[in-house]
Amino acid sequence: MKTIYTDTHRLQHGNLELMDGQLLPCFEKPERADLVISHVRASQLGPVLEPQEFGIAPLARIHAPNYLAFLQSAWDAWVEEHGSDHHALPLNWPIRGMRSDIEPEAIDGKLSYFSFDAGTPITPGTWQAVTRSAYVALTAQQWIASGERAAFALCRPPGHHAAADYYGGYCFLNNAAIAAQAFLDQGAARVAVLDVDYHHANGTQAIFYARDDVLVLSLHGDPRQEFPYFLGYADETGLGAGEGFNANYPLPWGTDASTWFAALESACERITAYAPDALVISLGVDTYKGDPISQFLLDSADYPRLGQRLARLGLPTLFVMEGGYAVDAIGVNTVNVLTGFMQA
Ligand code: FKS
Ligand code: ZN
Repeated sequence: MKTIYTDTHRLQHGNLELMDGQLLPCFEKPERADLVISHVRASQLGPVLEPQEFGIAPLARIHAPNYLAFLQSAWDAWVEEHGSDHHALPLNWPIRGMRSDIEPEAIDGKLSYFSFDAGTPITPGTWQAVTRSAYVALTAQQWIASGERAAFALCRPPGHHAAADYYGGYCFLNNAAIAAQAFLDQGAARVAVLDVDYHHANGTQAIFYARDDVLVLSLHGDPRQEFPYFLGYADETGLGAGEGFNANYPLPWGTDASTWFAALESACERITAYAPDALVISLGVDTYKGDPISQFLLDSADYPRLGQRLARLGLPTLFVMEGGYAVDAIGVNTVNVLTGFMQA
């Protein structure tokens, strides 16, 4: 299996995120992707290739023009207002009854308008890093479109919390959604996106919620207990033409492998019934029992089994990297999924 990767991810290197009442060093840091790529290189998985350039068009198939314009200019606008000593974080959001339909002019207002948390700093290299991360997904998608059974897009920053016009949860551009749309634009009739990251795929869900050409499925920490809190319930099944094409599997803190794999089995049955032309896996390994910000109990030996089950779906499969924070283990666990897939 080919891996697509670029060092450009290192340009997203935030200093601080707001967490547990403190400004803490960012959990979403360059070492994550560095560890995964070094495990890929040490394994027999296959070649590592650089992404191609795609310009703005495939990003604009998913994201709103004013949002892309904001992301591209946010750092410069921040520096003009606040200088370059600190990375840009938002401060307040429009809660019930406040206006959320007018983009403010001031950069602090814009940051709040386009975000949903204070864990996702905008830095000098954010735009460069996030566009390259999307190009990693698009390059891997092209390999599959040209006949590869599977490919691994080692994206960083991750993408699944980003919607058409907002960022948060360390995500700015929805790499998996951009790749799914590319399959459709190249002639696929149906694509399934299965998100196995510990956190709900709120951005991917929101993007495709009213559509029947993308089935979105997500296994995740129950939003009653877990970030992003305000989406990811089981009764969110789609809207209008999209009714029946969204499936959530919220699972409680402490979920172990047997419960998690039972939910995976249900999701896999839904995918088989949908009969998509391609499958996108939003691959987070923060389901690991040692993950510092998550509460599931999967072990390293469970990840090959995940890859094997996905292989049995028999579909062209694009793996897109999302989360995973037990930095030592994420390389092993990620490669375990991919080698499990290859060996099946
Ligand atoms: C818990 C604080 C949670 C934000 C967690 C973001 C998770 C991001 C992710 C992604 F794949 F996008 F990277 N803070 N007390 O893992 O879903
Ligand atoms: Zn996650």
